[in-house]
Amino acid sequence: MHDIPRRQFLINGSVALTALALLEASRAYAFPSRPGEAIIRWLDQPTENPDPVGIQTQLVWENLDSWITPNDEFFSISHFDQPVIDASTWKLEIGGLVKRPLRLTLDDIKARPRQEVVFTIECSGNHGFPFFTGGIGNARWAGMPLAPILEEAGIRENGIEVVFWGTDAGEIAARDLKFNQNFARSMSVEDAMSSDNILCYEMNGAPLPAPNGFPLRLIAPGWYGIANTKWLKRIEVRDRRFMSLLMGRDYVTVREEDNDGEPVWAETSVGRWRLKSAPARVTQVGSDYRIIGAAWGAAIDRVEVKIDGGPWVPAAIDHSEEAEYAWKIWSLDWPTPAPGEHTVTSRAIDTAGLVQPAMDDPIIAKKHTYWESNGQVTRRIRIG
Ligand SMILES: Nc1nc2c(c(=O)[nH]1)N[C@H]1C(S)=C(S)[C@@H](COP(=O)(O)O)O[C@H]1N2
Ligand SMILES: [Mo]
Repeated sequence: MHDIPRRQFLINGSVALTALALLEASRAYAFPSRPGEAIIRWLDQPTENPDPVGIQTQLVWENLDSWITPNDEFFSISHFDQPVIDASTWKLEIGGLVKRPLRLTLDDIKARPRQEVVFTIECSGNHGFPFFTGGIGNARWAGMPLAPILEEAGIRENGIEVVFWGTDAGEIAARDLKFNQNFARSMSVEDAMSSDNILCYEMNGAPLPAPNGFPLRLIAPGWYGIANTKWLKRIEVRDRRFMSLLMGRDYVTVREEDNDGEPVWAETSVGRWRLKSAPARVTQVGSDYRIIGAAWGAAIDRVEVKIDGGPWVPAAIDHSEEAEYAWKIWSLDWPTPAPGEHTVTSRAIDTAGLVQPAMDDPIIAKKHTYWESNGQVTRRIRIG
């Protein structure tokens, strides 16, 4: 290898990487589909999206036919403007309470060790409104692991919080003030140092698309969407808990709890994802129907399906494509259902035995805000 000029080697290397990326993008993932099947649409469709700027794309559940969600069908949420970033001048700053502040270009970041994770990202508002039921997608994300770069910068003794600032900004109101502020979310140093977290520049083998955070975003597997700051600009270590709009005012779940008969109103910042599943589509080949869905938000042990308020029936989990932080695809054959209208409900059960709550479970019924709506999803369908 020593006689190949280094530049030539780098070029060949990047050609090989591109070829790999193309292969990845064209790879067909197994899925419980059947040749010649027809898709039956649910009767209850999401209502018209009143905010096409904030919610740009949503998953159409009936279209789910692959473990990986293609980039052009991937949901996208933005709270402020959608910044257009020139990667050639962009830099990531790492500062605050660190011993060696860093400024990294995209090339610096791509030259570092690469880590991939397949992670199903869900917006914590998903299923919180009748117009918002497709805020979820599963992608293979690649980038530089976060922990080593924080170690390189050297977090000072008194650093307890890591803030991830986006490039996008908007006018924020707090108390009697109005000010311009960038998107900001934070994590404890301990959570930020998890070896799962990556600073991500690639999605399903392609450069991170603009709506999903080009050139760089945080991918924090196992956290709701909001933790995954897009269009990253600065990572800052602080000595206090951080209470921005998106940590301490919005993205706060208000729930009535019960402490030994005493009602307690708890307000908690949206953080890690929650155990959830949903029916995705019903397919038909002749008189053979099949219900297909997804389950995520915890280590999934099994999924059960209830038709028309009947008994819970175990679904089959598709083990052909699995990853720790990715949804599991499940299916249930539904031979010769009676013509007419039916309801289909699913519930996931995790490896610790926790059951996805019913809509009338107090944990859902006594939740007064729309975030973290992980109650059981019921869909309606007409057969025949
Ligand atoms: N900078 C920035 N990061 C952001 C957001 C944003 O508006 N700005 N939206 C968050 C929310 S609410 C979600 S659900 C996810 C959505 O990621 P996606 O648009 O790639 O699907 O990004 C998160 N990261
Ligand atoms: Mo979100």
